[in-house]
Amino acid sequence: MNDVDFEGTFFIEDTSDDDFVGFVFGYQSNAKFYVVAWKKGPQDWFNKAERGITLKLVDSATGPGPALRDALWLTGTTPNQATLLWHDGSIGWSPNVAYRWQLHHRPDIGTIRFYLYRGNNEVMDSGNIYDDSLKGGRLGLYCFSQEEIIWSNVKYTCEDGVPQEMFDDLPQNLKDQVLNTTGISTRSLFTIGGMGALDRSLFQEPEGENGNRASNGKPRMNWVQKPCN
Ligand SMILES: [Ca+2]
Repeated sequence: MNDVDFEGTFFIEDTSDDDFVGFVFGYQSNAKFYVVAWKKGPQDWFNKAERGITLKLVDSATGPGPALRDALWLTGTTPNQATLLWHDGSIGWSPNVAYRWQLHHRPDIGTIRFYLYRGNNEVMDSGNIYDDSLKGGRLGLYCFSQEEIIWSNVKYTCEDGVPQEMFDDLPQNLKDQVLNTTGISTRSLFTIGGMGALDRSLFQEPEGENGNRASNGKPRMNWVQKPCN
């Protein structure tokens, strides 16, 4: 399965708009993917978009067009377009601030977890989100009606293991599945081309404008490794 950890930094220079910045993963086509999107403020347009971060499963019967556009805007589920898997409306993004995101996707146990950091502070933790619809796919960046976004230090790792915090929150049957799955534990690190020099260090942060310098919280480097044969 395509276990993946995906991380990067959002930095929005625009001070006037309040729309979406995000990324996609498990991307299989322009009609089938997961999308994480963060809206600065609530807004009624085609329908209501709330402030905060959403994770949606897009499985669109129509593909790109007005119906999918409306479904991506709505903070909710739209039949035959998109399913809302998680929403945290606690914060919107602020301009000229570097935010670090970290996503874990473990398709074999259908578990997803998202973290957001501002500087050294963890400002959001999705908790475990369970969906096994998409078993992997491409990664990418996402915006909707929002300009002047800088994504930086974007990278992914393919990690054959489950982060401790995710593991601890799994129901027993999934814990058993993790522990009973035989496989070879491997660590491989890839970087995706982005802006500026990418560092292989997992938690090296870019320097933002106005002297903002984001740095991640404590690296989550404790893993529950599957037993090796
Ligand atoms: Ca806009």
